[in-house]
Amino acid sequence: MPGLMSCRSEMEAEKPLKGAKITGSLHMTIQTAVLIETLKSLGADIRWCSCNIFSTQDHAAAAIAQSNSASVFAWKAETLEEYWWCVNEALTWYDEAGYPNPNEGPNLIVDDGGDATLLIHEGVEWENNYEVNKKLPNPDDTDNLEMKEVYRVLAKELEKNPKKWQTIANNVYGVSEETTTGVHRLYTMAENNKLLFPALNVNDSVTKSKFDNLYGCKHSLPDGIMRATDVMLAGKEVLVFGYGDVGKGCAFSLKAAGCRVNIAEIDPICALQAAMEGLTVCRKEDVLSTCDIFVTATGNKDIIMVEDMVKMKNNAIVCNIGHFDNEIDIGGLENFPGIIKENIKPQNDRWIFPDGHGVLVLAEGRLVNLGCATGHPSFVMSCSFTNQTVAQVELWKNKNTDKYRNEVYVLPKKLDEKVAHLHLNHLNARLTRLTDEQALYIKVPKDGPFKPNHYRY
Ligand code: NAD
Ligand code: RBV
Repeated sequence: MPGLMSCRSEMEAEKPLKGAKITGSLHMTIQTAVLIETLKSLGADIRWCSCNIFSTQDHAAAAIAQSNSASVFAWKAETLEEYWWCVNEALTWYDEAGYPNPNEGPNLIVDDGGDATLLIHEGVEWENNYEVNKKLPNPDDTDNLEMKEVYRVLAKELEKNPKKWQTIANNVYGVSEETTTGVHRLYTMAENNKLLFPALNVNDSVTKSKFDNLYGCKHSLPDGIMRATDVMLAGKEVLVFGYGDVGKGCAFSLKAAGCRVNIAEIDPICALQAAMEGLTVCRKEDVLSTCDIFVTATGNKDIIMVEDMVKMKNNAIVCNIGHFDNEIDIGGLENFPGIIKENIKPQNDRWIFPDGHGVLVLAEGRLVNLGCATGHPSFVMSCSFTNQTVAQVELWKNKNTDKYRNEVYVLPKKLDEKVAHLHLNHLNARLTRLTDEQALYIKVPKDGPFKPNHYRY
């Protein structure tokens, strides 16, 4: 991970994160372990949990715990109750006497999908209500299985310390968010004046979304499908929902593997891009009964419903690579009269309908690349996590300035270009230098930034 190694050699001596207490909520993989070690080498104290019940690589979590790089609360195949217990533990810091004390930390958050940020914000809202009406959150008040667990955690914590989340929100100098879905949540909170601390949008660094989301998924989607099923991809007909950065990566690798690729899109620009790449743009109802593999990559909800799976052919493979588990209607499958769930192996279930045909659902509708394989490889995560490291240093450096308000910011293009630069040598790539005359002619500084902010890559 050349970007992270050069962050270390550049900043290790200076320890720019000295005093920072970082809580991270991001897949506990070997790549994340190197991010944690990097933040530690820059001076931070760290508590960590995963942001997905299936994505932890237990050997990575164990190595981080054993080396005292961080306190880590994550293991592969958590229940939802365990998952939210882990998020709460990662956010709960202790004083020297061993008591939980929100004044101790965290003061920075690394988030992926926004669950750590959500727990803090929900916590503050419930504490404010509690002050007025002494009402505790009640899991029976929501049908959402995740929110039931959030309410359970918040009710317990409110009884222990009714100021916990307000203290944390006051102490946090900012969050750096990893993924598209988490960033959407942050912009919504900022628009509604609900965001309680500044947020750096790591996803929209070009060296993140145009690399990790695209090339990362290009690698790890087929890896997940093949490890889960051993299916021959060549010749299969597939439908990819969403042709954004993730959908593009998925479609490219499936096409390269010999699949016949269909795309479902709502956005005419993305749909036209797909068509110009030679892919078929269609609606799901056009190909439900002919496709062998279905991949959701929209970040939206209710993409493949149980009524759709009823119409699929026997042993169609259904999986999701967007962040959350709401693209595929798992609840609908569970409640379908007469359905039988046959577990083929961990993270691969065959749901058999009463007519005898079945569909193979991978990772229970959660991220297939992290649930059934090991997520993106190190080189591309080095780009993403160099942005994360730079973002954490930036937030900590500015903790006593008014540079960042409670809004969402992207890192400057110069830093984005630097992240790319750090990875070029590793690929034996030699960059061309502008002459003085050329720089003057196209009005670009010789050392960058090389593009205006509106350039789209
Ligand atoms: P994006 O916004 O670039 O792409 C999503 C696309 O889905 C858009 O083009 C949108 O028009 C389309 N879409 C929305 N609703 C749709 C619907 N009902 N039917 C068809 N298309 C629809 O976002 P992205 O960066 O590609 O990310 C997509 C999801 O993947 C997000 O949830 C993100 O957090 C997640 N993600 C996962 C990984 C991973 O490793 N698994 C990596 C990066 C991002
Ligand atoms: N992702 N992490 C890994 N190997 O640690 N693989 C993918 C890894 C991240 C990726 O950055 C994406 O935005 C996020 O997972 C979705 O949760």
